[in-house]
Amino acid sequence: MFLRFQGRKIKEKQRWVSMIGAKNVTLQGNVNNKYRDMKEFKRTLVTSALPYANGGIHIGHLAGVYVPADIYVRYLRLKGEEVLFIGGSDEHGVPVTIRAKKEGITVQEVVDRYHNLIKDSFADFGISFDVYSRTTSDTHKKHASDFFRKLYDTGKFVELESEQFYDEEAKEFLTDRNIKGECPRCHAADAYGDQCEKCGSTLSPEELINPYNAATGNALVKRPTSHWYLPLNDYQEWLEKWILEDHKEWRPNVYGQCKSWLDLGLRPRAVTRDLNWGIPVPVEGAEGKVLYVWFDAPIGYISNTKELLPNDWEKWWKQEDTRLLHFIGKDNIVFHCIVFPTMLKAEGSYILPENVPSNEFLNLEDDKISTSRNWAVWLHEYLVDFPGKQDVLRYVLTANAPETKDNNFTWKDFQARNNNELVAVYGNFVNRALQLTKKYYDGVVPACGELTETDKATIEEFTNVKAEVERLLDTFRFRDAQKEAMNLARIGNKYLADSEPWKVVKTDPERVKTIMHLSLQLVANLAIAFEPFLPFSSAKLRGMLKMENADWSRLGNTDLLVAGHQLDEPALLFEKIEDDAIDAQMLRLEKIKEENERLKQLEEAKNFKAQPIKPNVSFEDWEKLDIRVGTVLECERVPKADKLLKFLIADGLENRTILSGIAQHYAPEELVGKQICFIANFPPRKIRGIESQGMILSAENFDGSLGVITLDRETKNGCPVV
Ligand code: B3M
Ligand code: ZN
Repeated sequence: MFLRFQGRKIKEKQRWVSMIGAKNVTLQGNVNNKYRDMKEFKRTLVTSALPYANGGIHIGHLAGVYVPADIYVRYLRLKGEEVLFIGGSDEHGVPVTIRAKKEGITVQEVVDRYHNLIKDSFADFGISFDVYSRTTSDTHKKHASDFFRKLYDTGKFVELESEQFYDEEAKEFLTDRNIKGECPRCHAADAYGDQCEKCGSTLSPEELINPYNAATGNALVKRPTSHWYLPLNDYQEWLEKWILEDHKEWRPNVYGQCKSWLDLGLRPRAVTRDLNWGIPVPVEGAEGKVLYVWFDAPIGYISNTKELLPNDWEKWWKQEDTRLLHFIGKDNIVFHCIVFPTMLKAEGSYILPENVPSNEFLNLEDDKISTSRNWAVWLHEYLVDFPGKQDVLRYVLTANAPETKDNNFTWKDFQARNNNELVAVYGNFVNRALQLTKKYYDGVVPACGELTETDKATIEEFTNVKAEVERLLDTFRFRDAQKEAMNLARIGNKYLADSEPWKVVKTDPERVKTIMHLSLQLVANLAIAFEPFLPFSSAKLRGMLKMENADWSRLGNTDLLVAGHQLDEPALLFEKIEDDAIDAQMLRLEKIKEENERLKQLEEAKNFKAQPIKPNVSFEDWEKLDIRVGTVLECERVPKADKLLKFLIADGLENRTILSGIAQHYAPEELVGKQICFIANFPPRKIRGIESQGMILSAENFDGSLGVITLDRETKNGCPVV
């Protein structure tokens, strides 16, 4: 049972606990506020964002949403709570259609391929959904369509006509991401309709100069079209109270984002689109229109519950004693905290989310993770390189979870956390305890004798572990909770180091029994404490301990393994990760960087537009310039000047020295012996103490690189360029 104490003091909480005998009480919210209301929850419904089926799952997804959601759900299950964990793929919207165009396959093929890949990755990493379905399922299409229709029938939408960009040749309306054009701010040639990737400005398609269809390059025109809008502005006051007053306990990043949206003032939002991929708008005359992906996707949480429990789903979505939680990434906050709740409120029969634990972003090696730039660690690729090491990644991602600010994943840190924490602390303690038990007692748990002061102090150190981990998990602080679990292993290592059973065994074998008995209790506690975080390792460890299941309620106890209990063969829980495995990953990333650089150049070359021609000059003006042919006799770098090369040019007269700023484009020896063109009648100029007598002609490429103009047939030095 969960109670939400809004703005209630801790003392009050205790009073309620004793009054109603609640076994599980969570204090959330600003404790200084006055008591407002108290809710009692019987079950928890956990949803995690439905990933777009346009690519695989990477570490950013896992760290931001799925690992924390999974930890939380596993924890509730261990406590015996009634809980459901809902997942699924988001198969509508523009991203999947762009992918299909890119790969030259149908949209259906795209979503089939990635839905299956994503589903497998989640299963591989132990993300324990109760259902993982898709928004192209019949159940969903019907449910989303009915949901829209109910709002339509009860007059919850406004229909508005507006001008949208249209491609007359392709006969289609285009949405933000499908439109490109010149950026009005930095004049990059290929800004998207929603953002310029060069200068980072947020844009709307209307602002682009000369907008065109990103896929075909066709110019676009404006055409009127009508759409249905959810008038968020009508819900402004209600949302202000519901979020800003009643949900002060939400994470500061979530609360803050909501507040800034609300402070700006909400505006009606279109919930339909002119697209040929999606759920048709169930209204007569709306042919060619589909539900906006952000309208149908969150309804997917409901449809997927319905698919799992066709007869029982309403209990989870319509009863006030269900606690609804959305785990998401920060780019989804507005949809889960403002848009979807407004949809639910407008519909009228659904509950609203109690909390929306949203993470910030995880970067990879200090650079933003990006599917389109392939800058990611993909789960399916990770498992090829690190087979069986799901828990290592789960551990590292939780240890570095971007809970309060963006965080960074580096391969070096991954290796260090594995080697210095999982292997050296957790694995080492477990291995020492099990190996010594095997050696001294053939793997049978010895009886506990009289406790010494050290024993008592050690027990004292971990009796609170359950309360601590629970306090942290109840408030969605997964990193700190995992640290608490790890602390058990630190306590264990210290205990073994302090009590030195390998020495004592020679003088006082009875005493060693107690040391090992207690150490084994700590090992068993570790198996339970890590169960939500590292399920694969906990299962393996429980196997070695012959401990059938993890009884969370007994966490912190010292009688988890009874004397006489036979353990199984010990095996290593974690393995060291060597440098070469990490070097291989770094090399892979370097290659991706190079490839991206190449693609960027190609793109820039494609978008190159020649400069407008300068004003005319007279023939007499041109004749004033004395441009001649010369041969490079010598070429060398100029000390302390990274850009300059010093040339000795045979000019058919006395030879001359010319300095040229092309050192970043040529190695000195490359040009020796070549015939080039130079301006011979520039007045001499001293640069870095050297007199330069003229200028070598080069062409400047689109990317700023320079190419020296050479001749394609031999010409006498000193001949004029005419
Ligand atoms: N597919 C966006 C995303 O993957 C979107 C989430 C839907 S949750 C209902 O970030
Ligand atoms: Zn720009």
